[in-house]
Amino acid sequence: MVRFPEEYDECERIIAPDGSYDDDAVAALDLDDGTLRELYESMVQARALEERGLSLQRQGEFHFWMECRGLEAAHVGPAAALGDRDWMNTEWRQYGAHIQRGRPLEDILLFWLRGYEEWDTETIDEMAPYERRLPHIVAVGTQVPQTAGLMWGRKLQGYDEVGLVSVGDGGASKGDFHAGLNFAGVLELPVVFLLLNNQWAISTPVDRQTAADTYAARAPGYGFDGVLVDGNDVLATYRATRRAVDRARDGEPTLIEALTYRRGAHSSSDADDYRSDQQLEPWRERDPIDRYETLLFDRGVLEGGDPAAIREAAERRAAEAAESALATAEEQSPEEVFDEVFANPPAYIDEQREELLALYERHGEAAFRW
Ligand SMILES: Cc1ncc(C[n+]2csc(CCOP(=O)(O)OP(=O)(O)O)c2C)c(N)n1
Ligand SMILES: [Mg+2]
Repeated sequence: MVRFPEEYDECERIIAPDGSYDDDAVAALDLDDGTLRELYESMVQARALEERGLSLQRQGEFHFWMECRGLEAAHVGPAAALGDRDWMNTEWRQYGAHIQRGRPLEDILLFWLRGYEEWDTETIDEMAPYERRLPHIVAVGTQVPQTAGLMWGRKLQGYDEVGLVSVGDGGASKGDFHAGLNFAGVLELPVVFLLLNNQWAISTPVDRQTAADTYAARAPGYGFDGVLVDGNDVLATYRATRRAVDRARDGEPTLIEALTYRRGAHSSSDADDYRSDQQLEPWRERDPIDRYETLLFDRGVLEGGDPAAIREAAERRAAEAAESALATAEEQSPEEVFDEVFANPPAYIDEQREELLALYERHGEAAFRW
């Protein structure tokens, strides 16, 4: 059974699916036109990057791609609500969050081409926010207790920082989820848990993950608040995160459930043959980018041909970034995928390194393609 945000009375929303919106709530956000436009541009850029990445994968240029269309508001709004010194520990498909935090598109693509991440603890304070406080974490659920532990450490060291960690509806079935939330509640940690309920974990639907109506309802069991928010409304995800970040600074965690829907396949390796096109249609009608446009036109933040021009510019940037990422990947030694994983690599890592190098010698870049 697919869930729709409008079915829940308690679900927070500022912009309705038809584009109408709550004027007072928008005014209370106190966002200037530049910021309102930036949220839009980040979502459009994420969509353009998604399309380019998928197309390059289909052409055999990229070995793998995770899909994110329709999820942009759940990724961009929370990222915009964080301060520069705050952390955002993301999952695999949150391109919009990385874009909003300023990570160059080329670097996002290089992560998927080569496992590239900028991470240097020696120079951490001189680095840009996206370099020092925005990792991709791909081992499902592990990021939850890691973030609680990280923020406990930062708190003990006296830093005034908040850590936001994203986890999926599937990831929330792991014991890691319980450990992380319990730890944060007990130790009063400056953490925000963002549960991205996109209603699928590869081919497993959300009603096979939980018998409860919402994930937000779990929060009181850990001693803090849970909030359900319409995940296709970028201003609602922004507002809920803003509030949660303020509370986190006072040692009070929050669980935010952003209810949305994964319209794309899980990844480029997924045949996506376990659901019907009919199921996707209501979510195309709830598209987060289209929904936000009416408000921006009304307020004069967008005019006439702006959406088309913004989209074209985003597509151009995605194409250029892909070209330079592919060129950079060619220059990098394939061995770099093993760097900075282990301080003392176990023997099987050395074996894998040898195997990859032998394949690379025989097949060149094709060694990286599936
Ligand atoms: C520990 C671990 N097990 C399995 C996988 C393979 N895997 C990648 S994503 C995914 C599904 C996760 O679903 P969900 O948490 O809902 O996140 P979503 O992909 O929907 O964003 C799985 C099983 C993995 N990356 N890590
Ligand atoms: Mg999911």
